[in-house]
Amino acid sequence: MSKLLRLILPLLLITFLSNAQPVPGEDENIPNLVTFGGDAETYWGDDNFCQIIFFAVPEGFNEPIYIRIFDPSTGGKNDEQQGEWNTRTRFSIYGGEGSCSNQDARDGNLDGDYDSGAMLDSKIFSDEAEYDLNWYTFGPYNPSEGEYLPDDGGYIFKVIVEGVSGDDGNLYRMYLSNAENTNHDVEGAFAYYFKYKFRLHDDVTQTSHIYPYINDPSTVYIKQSNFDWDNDGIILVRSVDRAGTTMIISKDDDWSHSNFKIREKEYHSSLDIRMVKNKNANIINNNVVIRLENQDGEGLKLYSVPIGGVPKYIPKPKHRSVKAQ
Ligand SMILES: [Ca+2]
Ligand SMILES: [Ca+2]
Ligand SMILES: [Ca+2]
Repeated sequence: MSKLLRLILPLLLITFLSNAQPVPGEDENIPNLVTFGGDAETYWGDDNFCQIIFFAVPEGFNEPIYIRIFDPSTGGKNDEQQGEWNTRTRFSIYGGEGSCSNQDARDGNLDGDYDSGAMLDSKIFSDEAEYDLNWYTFGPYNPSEGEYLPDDGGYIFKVIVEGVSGDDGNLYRMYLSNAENTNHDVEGAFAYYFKYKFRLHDDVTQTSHIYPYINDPSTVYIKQSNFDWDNDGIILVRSVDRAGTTMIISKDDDWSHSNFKIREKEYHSSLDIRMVKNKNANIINNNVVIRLENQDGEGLKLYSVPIGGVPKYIPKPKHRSVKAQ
């Protein structure tokens, strides 16, 4: 994070992050996150059966916090069935030194020290009816149990979701709350992630979004990678300085990559990465993966809300050419 962002982040948080506690975030318009059981086929849309989400609690917030999971079980209406329901998913909460600053954790894979730090809680869910379309609450946690990373937004907690076994798709959502049994916003808190796995809407008129923030001129270009997009429409980069640059999207069970250069006016603003579905293909149950990196291979944070607000593109005025008299 640049010094400037560190200085202005508290202001941006108060101004724009009043609704930043759900994951997926409201502005993302993504129906559900998804993690498949470890025995699933990757062509159903999950490349490695895990998901890692970080929650930031601002310094100065001293009440207990809870991390709530909607539909952590796999079975019933919200989930994707393959044969019998037989999927087990482990949700684990981490805090303490090294939990969230660790590079392996930020890579979003189950490799190396991705589970660094102190495990605060862990629970395996299967097809329990009591959690179907219902919330399970982890916590309470004292905010100071998170890892103190002021450049990342305060005290940070890591949630690791692992598809332990089985082959069904577990669809779920999360919420950082300061109440045990309801979703109540922790003012100034937000979430971020470096590799994001989710379900696109079935409704072809719905556009989903992700929001990286461009800190400073150290980001020269972005390499985007996406997995198992099934050729479902287009992905567009929109910003304060561009109406829409297209990314290359993937087919079935495959990664696609493309690069785009950051423009000077895009520094200190969010990008709006828009996922527009194919209006004619009517693809349903489309699970996808996306990750953005800078030119040095470092993952970019995708924020649960756009920092500074959704970027508004202002078209350049067109000058009429007038012949000199
Ligand atoms: Ca199954
Ligand atoms: Ca579920
Ligand atoms: Ca897919």
